[in-house]
Amino acid sequence: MDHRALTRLSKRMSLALRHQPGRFGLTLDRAGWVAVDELLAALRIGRADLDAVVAGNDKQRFAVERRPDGVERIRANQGHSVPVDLGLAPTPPPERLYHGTAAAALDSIRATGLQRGGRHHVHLSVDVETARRVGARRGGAVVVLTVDAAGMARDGHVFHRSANGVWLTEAVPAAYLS
Ligand code: HQG
Repeated sequence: MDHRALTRLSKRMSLALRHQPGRFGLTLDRAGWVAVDELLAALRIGRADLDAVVAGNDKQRFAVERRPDGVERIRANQGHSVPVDLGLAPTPPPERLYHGTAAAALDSIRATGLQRGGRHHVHLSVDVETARRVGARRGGAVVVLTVDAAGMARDGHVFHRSANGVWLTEAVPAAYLS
């Protein structure tokens, strides 16, 4: 598969594993897992293509693991809009985290802080470069906000770190943004 085909398949897998499993006739378990064979059948793809997406993915969006009974399962590491409990332990964040967004959203963010919208969490990046890339998905001018994560943690806000290194929290009040 060339790069574009991989990206296309990655997006379909994200749709199935994060947002609309029902549309593919799939049911995720509570933690977001589905059997690899079920996903292959639902998407009508071969194992080699799935492996190529999982291994080659720029952001390590998917995790594959073998259950004790030998069945292999797959889930998205983060980004769900369907209710799942990823079972991530609360983790103390680094001093600062970053959030890239559209300049056009700034006024609204200043007023209400960062909201999780349709997803389970607000997504934060460990470095400015990654945050800039996330913000650039929106097109137009990008701003990167710095989050006083240590201050939030001190004040009782809980953070989780997804398997692919994205930091997650429920909301970021405007007072912690600069
Ligand atoms: C914005 C991708 C107005 C927020 C990325 C963002 C990430 C507000 C958008 C992951 C707001 C939500 C998540 C407020 C937040 N007023 N706008 N009060 N609060 N926003 O896509 O963080 O490629 O749900 O800034 O790389 O952009 O899918 O979140 O622009 O890791 O794996 O509302 O998705 O990962 O957009 O991206 P999203 P996001 P994948």
